[in-house]
Amino acid sequence: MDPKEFTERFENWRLQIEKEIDHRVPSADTEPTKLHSAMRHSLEAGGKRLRPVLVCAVAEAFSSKSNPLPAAAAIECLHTYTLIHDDLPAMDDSDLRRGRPTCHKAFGEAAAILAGDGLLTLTFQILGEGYPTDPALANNLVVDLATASGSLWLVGGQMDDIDNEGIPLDVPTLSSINRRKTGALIAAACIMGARIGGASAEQVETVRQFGVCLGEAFQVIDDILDFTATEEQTGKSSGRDEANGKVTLATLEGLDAARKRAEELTQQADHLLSQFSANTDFLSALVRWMADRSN
Ligand code: GRG
Repeated sequence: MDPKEFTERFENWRLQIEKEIDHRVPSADTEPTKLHSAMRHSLEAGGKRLRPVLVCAVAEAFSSKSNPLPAAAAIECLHTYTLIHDDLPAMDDSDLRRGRPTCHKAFGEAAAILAGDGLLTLTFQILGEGYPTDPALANNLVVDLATASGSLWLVGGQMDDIDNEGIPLDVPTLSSINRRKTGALIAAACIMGARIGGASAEQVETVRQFGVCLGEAFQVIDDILDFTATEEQTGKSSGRDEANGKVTLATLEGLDAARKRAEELTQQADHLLSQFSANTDFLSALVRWMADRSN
């Protein structure tokens, strides 16, 4: 697929997803207005919408007859809750997110905690309400997303990440944290797309493996971008992560090894893709775009 067509199709999904989010999330003038303004402040700050686009693209690869947009809006609400909570002083203590002041900087800590809570619960309300004619599908989507974002995966990965701060990690421990903290949600986006597309159990398993590769590649690339960003800013040969004592594959094994690992995972994902769908043009271009992204 040529880059122009890829950009147009991505943009088309993005616009539909943002419309669905707008439709599903209470407006900023709904009481309590501070809470709904805080939820929308973070949701509308313009993230890449990667996870919801993955839901739609995988569903489309299976020639879906069900609407992927409620699930897409739901996963973006969940992702945005994790970012709001991750930015809090008790966690990463960040001032900026998606080019805007973080939720707690703009609305205060209590409102940011509650905005995250509101988005997390809304996620499952959207899934519960979004598939009224197919309750079995709604049930599967709830279980997929709750599992990926619960204490065994996303929340557990975040716990271990926080608890291991400043401790020298080995590569397997680091990979385990990344698979849970970041990879599980990306894999869930793919699995949910497959369910909406009506995939068989065997196909869902191949999609799961595809999502796991993609999720791990995403984190390694994120680490490479973090590492090189500060190299460019400071002109130093060590990246921000190393200077901050944050352990990543790039700081542990070097930039070349991290780039090699990201490319291996991308190729594995591309290979798995050809096993579960014949309609792979957009997804294949999406996998490449994720590998080549610069933010
Ligand atoms: C608070 C339960 C809880 C979990 C937090 C998401 C997360 C777990 C931590 C964020 C830390 C981080 C920056 C991890 C790197 C990978 C990641 C999730 C990046 C942000 O996702 P993008 O790049 O963001 O898709 P946008 O803004 O484009 O949606």
